[in-house]
Amino acid sequence: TANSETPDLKGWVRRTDPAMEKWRDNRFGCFIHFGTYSILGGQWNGKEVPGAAEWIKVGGRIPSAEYDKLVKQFTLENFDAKKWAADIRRMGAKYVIITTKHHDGFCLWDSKLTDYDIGSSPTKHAVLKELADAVRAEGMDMYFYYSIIDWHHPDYRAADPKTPEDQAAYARYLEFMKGQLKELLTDFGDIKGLWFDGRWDASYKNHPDIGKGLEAWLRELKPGIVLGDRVRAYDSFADYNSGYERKLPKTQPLLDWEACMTIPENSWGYHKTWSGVGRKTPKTLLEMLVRSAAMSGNFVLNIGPKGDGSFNEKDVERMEPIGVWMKSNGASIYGTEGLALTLPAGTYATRKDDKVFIHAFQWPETDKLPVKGLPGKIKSCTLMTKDGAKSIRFEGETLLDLPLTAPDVLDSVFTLEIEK
Ligand code: H79
Repeated sequence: TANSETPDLKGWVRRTDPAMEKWRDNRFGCFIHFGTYSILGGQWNGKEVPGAAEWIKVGGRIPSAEYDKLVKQFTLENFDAKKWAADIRRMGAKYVIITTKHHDGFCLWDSKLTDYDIGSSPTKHAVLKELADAVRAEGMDMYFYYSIIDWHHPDYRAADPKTPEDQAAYARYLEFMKGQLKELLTDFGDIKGLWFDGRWDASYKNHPDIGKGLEAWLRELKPGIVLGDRVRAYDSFADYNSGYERKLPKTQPLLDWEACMTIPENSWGYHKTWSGVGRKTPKTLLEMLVRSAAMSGNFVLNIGPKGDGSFNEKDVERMEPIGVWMKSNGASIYGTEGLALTLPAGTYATRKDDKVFIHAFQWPETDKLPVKGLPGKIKSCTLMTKDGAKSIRFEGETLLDLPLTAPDVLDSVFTLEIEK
């Protein structure tokens, strides 16, 4: 059967409308995983629970009666939507995706359709509304994540429903989902798109018509909405392939795509210790962003704020240097597409109009950088340094007289102006 890695392109149409062009131009997004699991930070009864922190209810086999008590601890005394949005904008992200409801079913907004939501918690913050407004005030686009899987709703079914009772229950659940999605697209201002997750249960996976129907309904409700392919079962794509989770494609995909990435090995929600195999450095994360742009895709970096509503310092430590880099080098990312050139290892290319950007993560061991396959003759070449863009000599397609060391510890960018 088809999956994210073996795309069946049949029937897929590349959207060229302004909403989709904007999604492409954004290139860099920020994912936020936030819910009552954020209070636990990957620990239960003083012990670390293996696996992702947002899965702790399953990983720690926490009884619902215990887990549900977390709602009463969701006080968010340090939550500040404007600060969240400002920090994310400073990192250089152009869009934000937040978990409105993760698999545990807890809703980050006061939904009329359930009491298992922030409205039943002690906090006075209307997290979703405050954040959506703050994100837009910072000039970014707001997207909502919504889990199809729901461990809390009594009518949710994971198995393919066979009995009339189960079928009726699951039908009610799908109506509940539509009701919630309508709230999300109605009560929070302009939401650019939805990011679905949890399509692998048989109840959804075995019935592609459910996803297709939902998608058609959403497009009618909100013309121009941008939908990742996880709204569908695995048979085909919506607007873009959202299957690149904690990985990047190996080669340039044929269709629009987006990768989402965790900083620790595999935890999206706040985790106190980040145990696991690895924790990525700012350079590693930036290289993933650049490689994504160089393959004409979007990159979404995930952060997991703490249960009190403040950011995790370990996330901030990475957001800040990426933001400093983006501030001087954003032109080499936003609105660009990838370009297949022959380049030395650790070097990538993006392009926009008559400009080609060469990103050197690995600084050449010689004073030359050979480029092969440019779409035209080089007119001018500069290299970004701490003191601004410096002119670089070139001969044919080879850049000459490079400084001994990389001017940027993360990614040094050459800007080539190409003759039309
Ligand atoms: O929200 C983050 C994760 O919590 C969520 N998606 C990101 C964005 C996610 N949850 N699980 N996964 C991603 C991967 C799922 C793996 C499994 Fe399974 C689900 C393992 C067991 C159940 C896949 C499906 C393998 C067997 C069934």
